[in-house]
Amino acid sequence: MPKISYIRARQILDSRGTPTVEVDMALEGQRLVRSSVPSGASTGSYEAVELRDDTSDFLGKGVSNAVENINKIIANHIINSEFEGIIDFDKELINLDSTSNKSKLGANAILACSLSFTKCLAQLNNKELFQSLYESSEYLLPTPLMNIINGGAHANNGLDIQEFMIVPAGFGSFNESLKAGVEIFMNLKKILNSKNYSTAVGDEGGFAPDLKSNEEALDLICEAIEKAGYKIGKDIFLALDVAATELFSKNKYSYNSKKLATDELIEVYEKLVNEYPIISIEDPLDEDDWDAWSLLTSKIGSKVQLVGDDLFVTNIERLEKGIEKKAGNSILVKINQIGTISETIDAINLAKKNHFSYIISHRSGETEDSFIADLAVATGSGQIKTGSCSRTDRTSKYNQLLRIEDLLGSGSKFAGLSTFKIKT
Ligand code: 2PG
Ligand code: MG
Repeated sequence: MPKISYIRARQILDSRGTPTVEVDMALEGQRLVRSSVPSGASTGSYEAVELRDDTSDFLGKGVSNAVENINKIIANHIINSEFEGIIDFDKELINLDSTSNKSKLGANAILACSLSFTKCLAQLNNKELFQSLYESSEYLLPTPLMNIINGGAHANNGLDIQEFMIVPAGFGSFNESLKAGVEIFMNLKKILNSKNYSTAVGDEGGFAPDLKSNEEALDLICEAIEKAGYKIGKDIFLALDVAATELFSKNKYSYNSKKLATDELIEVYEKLVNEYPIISIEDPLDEDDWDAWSLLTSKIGSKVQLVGDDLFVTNIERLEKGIEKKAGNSILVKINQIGTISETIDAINLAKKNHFSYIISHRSGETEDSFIADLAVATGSGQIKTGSCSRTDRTSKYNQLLRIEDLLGSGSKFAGLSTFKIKT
């Protein structure tokens, strides 16, 4: 294996204009690769630490310390070193950091290096990134969970649910599924316009109209699906990310301007699942409300995917606890919640082993790096959450999936509903 011959980090901007870390890296005799890291707005308390400068520059959001940690500490440590593979490389950085939450060097610094090393390996092996991550004779193209109405921490409207997603699952290929999603998005724009609602978009490229209730958002989406000529509950299903940790205070959840107790919110979910073709609900409850998660899972877990995002934070210890407590049946996988690619894969393997589904996900602050598209294909997740179908930070991932589908031809299969593990 050639040694690492070059590494250089710099501060760039993410899709919200917030600074983030970019890393260029090369192995001896090889070309340079480049990676950058995403960043969340509704972050879970148990995520690995994103190192921010906390100075007056960029309202405290600069990442010059994380950049310096790479250019000085990490570079000194890895330049001219040889690593067997990504596990070996990541271990070295985890040990160098020596904290349990990557707070010394910063998960943003470590992840940028881990991503770039993965890309170096692909180049060295002369393979596409997804093929280098996992060799297979048939790959699964993921079903997109497209966030076409943005609320919560991603928009300044009154909607408390953060993400209203369409799931175009009833199609034979990824490109047909994406096409349906785009057509629904276009029709939704027309409908919002006709009702004098704003069609400005939120952080993930979905519309962010100031609607009266969460149910109104669902009704408008259903109207758009029909207007686009698709069948609700056959071609297109719905998914939510409630991001309930953000709504939880003093043992109550905010919902449609009311304060609900946990059991009242659970009743709301039972009703929603009966009234709409909702097949996935992410973070329906607070990140520490384990018992309520177990209760909800026992009530509706056989007909709807219950996804832990803030609950599991791509961390095997938290996922293990969830498996044991039967809290949720699915994990959202975000590379920057844990901070290395090998630990991300560990979380996926644990989910697989325990029949949890796993969704590869973006962050609300993204860059042009489309790594997660390759990761979704390589890991056979069958599901990807990467926002709506507008704004390059979101479409760059869909476009990479279109390229992969084109490249694979008959060597790929579209996931559809196959990985949802629920009775529809
Ligand atoms: C989420 C994500 C991505 P953020 O809650 O699932 O959609 O948002 O990156 O702001 O945590
Ligand atoms: Mg979430």
